[in-house]
Amino acid sequence: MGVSFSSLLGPLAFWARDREVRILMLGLDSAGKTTILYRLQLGEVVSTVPTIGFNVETVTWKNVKFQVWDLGGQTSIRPYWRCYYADTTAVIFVVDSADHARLETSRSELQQMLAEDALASAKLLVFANKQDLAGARSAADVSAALGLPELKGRSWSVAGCTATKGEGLEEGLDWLVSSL
Ligand SMILES: Nc1nc2c(ncn2[C@@H]2O[C@H](COP(=O)(O)OP(=O)(O)O)[C@@H](O)[C@H]2O)c(=O)[nH]1
Ligand SMILES: [Mg+2]
Repeated sequence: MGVSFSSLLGPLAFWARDREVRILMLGLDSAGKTTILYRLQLGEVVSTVPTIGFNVETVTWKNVKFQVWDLGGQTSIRPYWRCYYADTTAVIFVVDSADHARLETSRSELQQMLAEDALASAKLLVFANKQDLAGARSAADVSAALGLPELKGRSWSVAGCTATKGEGLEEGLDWLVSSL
């Protein structure tokens, strides 16, 4: 990989030295969220199940707290998500760029999340993941399919990546850190 993500995130830790930075990483199941979380090598990932069918992975690195869960599926568990929105600094939304069939579901899940008041000022980084797969849509295509260019008053960016190889993660995180 040739890059240490914890050193890349150094400026983030500096910015966060006297506050807590909360980052939600979200997306449909199988998009690559857990793979990215481990790729970042931030430390021990703690997995908890606060309610049935809703699994939250958490890594706290310095003052930066990453929380990850799968979107989609049962609407009955949605109210529980709100417990995790407070003071969210950034949302990292992960998409399987080769999963054309579910891009529309990704779009509606993302748009519903962005409509949450508590996420109004959160920065948005989208990872168009699985760029190594044949038929993967480009970051620009994914961005258009999710409706990112039409977002109003949101600071956002999209980065193509291949989480399994660690490719492209640095570019996305660079933007995130510099946008804070
Ligand atoms: N080809 C390919 N497979 C990936 C990539 N990222 C993740 N995967 C695979 O996709 C599957 C789901 O990944 P996971 O991180 O568990 O997704 P999550 O449900 O969003 O947490 C696993 O088999 C991963 O190895 C990628 O960039 N390219
Ligand atoms: Mg996962």
